[in-house]
Amino acid sequence: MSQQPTGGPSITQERRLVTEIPGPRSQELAARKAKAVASGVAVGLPVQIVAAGGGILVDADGNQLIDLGSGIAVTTVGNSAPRVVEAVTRQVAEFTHTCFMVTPYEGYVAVAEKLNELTPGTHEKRSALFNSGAEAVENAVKIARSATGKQSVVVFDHAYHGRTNLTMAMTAKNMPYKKGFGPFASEVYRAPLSYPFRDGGLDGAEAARKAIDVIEKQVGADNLAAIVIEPIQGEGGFIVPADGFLPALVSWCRENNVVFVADEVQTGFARTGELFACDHEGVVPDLIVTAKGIAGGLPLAAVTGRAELMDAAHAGGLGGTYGGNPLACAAALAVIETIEAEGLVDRARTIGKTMIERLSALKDADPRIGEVRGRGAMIAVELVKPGTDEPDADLTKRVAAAANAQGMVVLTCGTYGNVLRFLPPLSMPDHLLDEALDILTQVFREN
Ligand code: PLZ
Repeated sequence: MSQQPTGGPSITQERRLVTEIPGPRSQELAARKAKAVASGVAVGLPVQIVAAGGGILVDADGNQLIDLGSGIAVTTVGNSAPRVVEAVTRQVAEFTHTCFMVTPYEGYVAVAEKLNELTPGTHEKRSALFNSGAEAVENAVKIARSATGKQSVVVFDHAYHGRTNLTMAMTAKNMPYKKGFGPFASEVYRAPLSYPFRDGGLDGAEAARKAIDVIEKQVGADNLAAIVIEPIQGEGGFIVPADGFLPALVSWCRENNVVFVADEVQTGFARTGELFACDHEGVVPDLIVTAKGIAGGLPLAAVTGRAELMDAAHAGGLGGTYGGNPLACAAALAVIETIEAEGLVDRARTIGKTMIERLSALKDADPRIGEVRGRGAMIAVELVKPGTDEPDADLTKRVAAAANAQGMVVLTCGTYGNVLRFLPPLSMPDHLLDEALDILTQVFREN
């Protein structure tokens, strides 16, 4: 099976290793990188990518790798997806930028309309567009503060919200995100999360009661502008909270004039087998933050929410030079069209079913796999010392490195560095997904 994106490269959908990984050309680039790029910008797998599409990344040495990362949940519709290529190519020839705040254009408004229509809830909504997930999270906080006249923000254990100053404060993990970069923004408080594998299996209501108790005792609803939460945590370890946890938090927010913000930067746009992860439990956030998968790799992010909240900030209070850039908006409209035309929400569910089945079988045979979890095409395994819940970060590194050497891009995550996560593009053909799972089975056997 091969994919031929319009105007893009034609890539056979097969894994192919012609050199060691990384090969000589990739190593040359790594040497140049070491001299030219700040070493704070680290690389997971130093292969030089020259083309990508379907479920394959092609490197400069002619190797073809199976992509189980999607550039961290970004190329959900696939790399160089035909509609995206066509829309962006057309737009780049028409005009590249005016700045929406100076002289507007249709794409921005059309993306806002689509977001208002597609995000959870039928209430009247507004959207504002930004460049990155972190920037959009910051703006959600600005909007919540402006709308409530309150200042505090509650986030959760294991949370990841970005690398800017406010979002570093909101992100839980010190290394590598925060070490040496403080002082951090004030008025950010952390509550316990529902983490069924590690909280003794509290049900959703119990876990929410624990979190709310911390919030009431340590912050106070009168001070609290917003609760910000990833409905399934991404960097924190693909943690799916127990059923009922999110709805209980939403109810508490409604009763206490607190804005409930869903950070769907990683979970959004079909990734989890619903258009948004909130949809699995019928959760309707007051504000929803989207990015990553929204625009197939072009930088775009958004805050969408209740009109009365979104309109609370004064005119001119929200914006930025590039937010809702015409190319990114053209891409986003093409992404949404692709998700609908190709039935990608269903595709994510099918991929999830295959991965859960295969990985559960692997878990049954290997006591080092503590849990298989996730939804849709956002699945992970948490690795532990057999018979305990002690995290095994070394094994996680070894397995990821062995998978890389076999021509597979896999990512790790988790507060304890012991989670292997799988985020295949939804354009991944079945045979490649099966092959990836075969390789993983073999890698676990050998490591
Ligand atoms: N919120 C839930 O997952 C980005 C970070 C990679 P930006 N996650 C990948 C890294 O190491 O920097 C993310 C997220 C959630 C916010 C963000 C931030 O999005 O587009 O990276 O700013």
